[in-house]
Amino acid sequence: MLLIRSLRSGIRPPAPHSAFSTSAAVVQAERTIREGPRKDWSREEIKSVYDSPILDLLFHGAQVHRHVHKFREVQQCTLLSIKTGGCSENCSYCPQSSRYDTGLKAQKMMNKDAVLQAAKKAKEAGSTRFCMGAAWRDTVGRKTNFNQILEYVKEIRSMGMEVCCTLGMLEKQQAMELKKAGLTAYNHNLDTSREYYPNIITTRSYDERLETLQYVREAGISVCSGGIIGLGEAEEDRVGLLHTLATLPTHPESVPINALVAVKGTPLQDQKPVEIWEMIRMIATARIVMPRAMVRLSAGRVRFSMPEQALCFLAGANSIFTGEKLLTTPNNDFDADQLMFKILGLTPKAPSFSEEAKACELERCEEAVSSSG
Ligand code: SAM
Ligand code: DTB
Ligand code: SF4
Repeated sequence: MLLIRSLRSGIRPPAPHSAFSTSAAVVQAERTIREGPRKDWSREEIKSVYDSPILDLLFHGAQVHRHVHKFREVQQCTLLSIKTGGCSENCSYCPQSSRYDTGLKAQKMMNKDAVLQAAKKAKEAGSTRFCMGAAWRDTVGRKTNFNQILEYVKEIRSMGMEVCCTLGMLEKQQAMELKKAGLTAYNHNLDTSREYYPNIITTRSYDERLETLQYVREAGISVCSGGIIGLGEAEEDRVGLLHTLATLPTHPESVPINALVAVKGTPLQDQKPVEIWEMIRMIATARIVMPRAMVRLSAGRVRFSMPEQALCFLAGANSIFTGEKLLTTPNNDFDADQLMFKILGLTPKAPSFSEEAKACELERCEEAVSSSG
């Protein structure tokens, strides 16, 4: 009876662990601390970490987090939708798809002044990474807009901010051009497991997404890739998503974990809201299996209280989106976030250009070698 009731309410019954048994979270977190990041995770290993008793998982996510990162530092990123709505794709969660009536009006791409003004405002509010999003399937055939975006990237980078874009699928050449313009990171989410993916999107494939990630990686841009929970997927699919990310040839530098923002008019409008425990489970597992990644507590944060968010930071989240809006939906209030940083003793993470500095050094070095020889 208890079992049936807990399954119906979405709360899992206690796992059959004795109070003293060793959970997979302990074993794998200790191994991660001892041996560093691994890319040979089996799906079963990740599942057993994910299924560990929640407090164990939280505690060991925190252990790994403290071992690898300055645990009080939280990165603040700001999103700007530079091209909103009217998208050809059928992503069932997305208010920007032209296939759903969400009341969102399609807009043209924002001009340079408006974009730079938003970046300046974000910087003044303490944000160190500026992420520009466009409601496109891909950037093919959008040469004028793409060249404009290269300009925006250069300008924002010269303001001393990290710059990220999420423009849909890229071709190899475009990834290289973005790199040359100074792009820090490219966001392209896998969203869910390979198996569940066709229930959510049918207009582009999982392999196409992986190909874009490969081009981004090859161009030397940081990879930002994660997913969404609350799409109606099973826990096995959440594990599947983390398994794909954690077994990529190189782990993504950032892993956004989004809780579905159920928007009226989308096919997923009536999904049950994600519970904080599901978020913590996902964050702590991501932290243990991809220890060096920035794990971002992303969309859906607005529904979580400060103590709930504190548990996410404890579990291993070290990045958030700040600013009043995500792309099209509301985000947390600026003053509430300021207060949260103060109360929780969090410190904003400074922008990091070390990889770029290394790359420039290498370039200079190569130039010196070729001119001397
Ligand atoms: N059009 C590009 C693409 O799909 O790659 C970039 C923008 S798209 C809005 C970026 C990501 O936002 C999606 O991959 C998805 O993970 C997330 N997202 C979109 N709508 C969401 C929602 N309602 N709730 C949570 N995450 C959402
Ligand atoms: C990511 O993983 N989450 C952000 C960002 N990458 C682009 C987007 C969240 C969008 C939420 C719905 C909206 O505001 O339109
Ligand atoms: Fe278009 Fe991106 Fe939304 Fe999919 S997630 S409908 S590709 S804007």
